[in-house]
Amino acid sequence: MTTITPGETDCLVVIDLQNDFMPGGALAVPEGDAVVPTINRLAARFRHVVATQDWHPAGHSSFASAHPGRSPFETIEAAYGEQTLWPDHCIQGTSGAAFHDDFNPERVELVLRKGFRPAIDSYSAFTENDRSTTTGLEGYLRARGFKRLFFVGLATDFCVRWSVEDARTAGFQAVLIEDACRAIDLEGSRTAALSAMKAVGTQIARSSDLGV
Ligand code: VGL
Ligand code: ZN
Repeated sequence: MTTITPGETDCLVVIDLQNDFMPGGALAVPEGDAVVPTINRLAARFRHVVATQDWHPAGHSSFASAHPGRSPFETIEAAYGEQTLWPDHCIQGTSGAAFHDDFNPERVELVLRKGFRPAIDSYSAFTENDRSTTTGLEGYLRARGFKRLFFVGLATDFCVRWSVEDARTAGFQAVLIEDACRAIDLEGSRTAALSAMKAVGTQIARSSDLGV
């Protein structure tokens, strides 16, 4: 691929680079920490960067602990449809919810928090898991004049995938920087996520395509 030079209408979207998704964290993504230095270098090449934070109240409905007899990684039928249950993670104000210490958020222009409604999970940075409650991010990015969004972070098969798909639905161009993401990978969900993102017209790139 030819070198990509980010311009004024391009924005890097950094998904959930938080301690609980790092090795040793409550919902560890294998090699989650490996993407942090790459993302720092990528952020330095963009004129605009936004970041998301998974931000749950204690006792959130996506936690298996809120459903007696249920275990993490099982699925339940929520009022809005199927929902995977997770270990308690990214509880508002805890160190697990904080960004990884090595992530340099200096150039981040907006931190968008999601998943704070007790009864609704939000994988996507745009629309919560009921598929109708908005986070407001689409309006923000449109108002800023961004046209092409580059996605990096955790996890490829949940928050990154759902965000990328919603970005396409909202009419943004989407580029996934594959080596700057890592997956949880439940039953082949990483491969499924990559196919699904490609199927909606997402460009798959590598950090080297941006000179990183
Ligand atoms: C995520 C599961 C639950 C993610 C967040 O960031 O991909 N996954 N909450
Ligand atoms: Zn979560």
